[in-house]
Amino acid sequence: MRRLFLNLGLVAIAAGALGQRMAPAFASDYRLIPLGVVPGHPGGLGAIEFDPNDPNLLFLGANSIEPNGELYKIRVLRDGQGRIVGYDGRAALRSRAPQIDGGLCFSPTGVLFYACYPTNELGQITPNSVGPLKTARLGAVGINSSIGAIRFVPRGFPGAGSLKLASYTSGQWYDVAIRQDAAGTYDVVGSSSIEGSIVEGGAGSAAYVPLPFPQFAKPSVLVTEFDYRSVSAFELSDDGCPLPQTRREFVTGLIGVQGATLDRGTGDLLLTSMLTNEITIVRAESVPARITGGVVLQDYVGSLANLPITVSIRNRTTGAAIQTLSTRLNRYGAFALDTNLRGRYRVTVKLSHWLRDARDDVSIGPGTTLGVDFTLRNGDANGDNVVNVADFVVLRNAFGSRRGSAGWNEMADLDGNGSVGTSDFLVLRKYYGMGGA
Ligand SMILES: [Ca+2]
Ligand SMILES: [Ca+2]
Repeated sequence: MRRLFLNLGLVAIAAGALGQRMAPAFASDYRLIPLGVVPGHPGGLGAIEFDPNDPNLLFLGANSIEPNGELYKIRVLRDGQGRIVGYDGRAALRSRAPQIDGGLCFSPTGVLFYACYPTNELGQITPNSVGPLKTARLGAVGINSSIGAIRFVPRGFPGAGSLKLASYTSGQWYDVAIRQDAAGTYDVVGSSSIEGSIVEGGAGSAAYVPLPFPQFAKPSVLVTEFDYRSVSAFELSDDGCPLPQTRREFVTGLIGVQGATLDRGTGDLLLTSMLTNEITIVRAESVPARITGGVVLQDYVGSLANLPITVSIRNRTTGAAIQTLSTRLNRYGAFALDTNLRGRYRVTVKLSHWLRDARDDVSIGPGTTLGVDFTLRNGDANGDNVVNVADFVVLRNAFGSRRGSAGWNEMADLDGNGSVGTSDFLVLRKYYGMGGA
């Protein structure tokens, strides 16, 4: 199955056109940022990992899962806030790495471990080697053919320090016992399969999620799922393995997704595609929720276009304004506003000489909150949210004026017909004594 996909890898595919996106539950808190094809890379991009001693140096698998597999390196460029914005130069060969797959990580002593697929081996590259110094056969210690993801559990997580490995084919996760030899490489001396920790979908790589991360309340690991074209989040068992029943899709539509690693400084997740040879960044960044709605302005014949509207998002219990936003209506009385607030709120709107109106329970969440509509009562010529004698005085002072003439007051033209006259007093009378929300 996977081989068939790979043959398609020769076809140039634009990832953006294929619909990669954050899963809905994460869409308001994360953005996908395409970093593009890696310049100078020969293709078959899979594994990805940062140099533990140089945060701007990336190691990348090439010709993945082929006998001529290789390890490339490339530097990244960052902006003033430390966020990766592009590649610095071209990728260069670092080492041979036959059969290299998605799993790639450094041991605590700086040996680079990589997964070999479908040969089910653990390759090891040392800081100065230009090829694998040692290749450990994993079938000999009871690991199902063939290996996919491999990762040391970072400090601060359940099972910290242990080496985890997942079979790409069966989805089984293992604890792997290693012992350093005289040359500084490692012998794989045993493994234990973790009962119940079987993650389907083709685990190419795994990255432990640093907390706090939006939408992650518990220690979790993100796993690339090549066959599902997704990355999913799993909460961790006490020994640091994914709990399959907690699976939440994180990113979807990722054709050829294979490698994954975290940028330590920013928390960005970097993903590779074996089929497009592109790197995509997943960045925790609050994406505004959009509130759209409309108003019906009673007893008004004027144009709605560009009338200023004030929208307040308030505590549902106390009514206290948490965020007050201003915009203008379109000619149909519709408005749209963006907010970073999430939750259930009381939302109020106020326009010049209309009384404030409220919607008591508006749920603001990922995406767009639609149809927050209001019908507004007229007559508040001084804008204090009640219709009373003070508004009568405002009308009387402008009585007989027209737009552009002496004494004109837009606020007194309650019906919007361009003059202040009897028709406005009739509007005032209709709402006299009323107050807004
Ligand atoms: Ca008033
Ligand atoms: Ca009027």
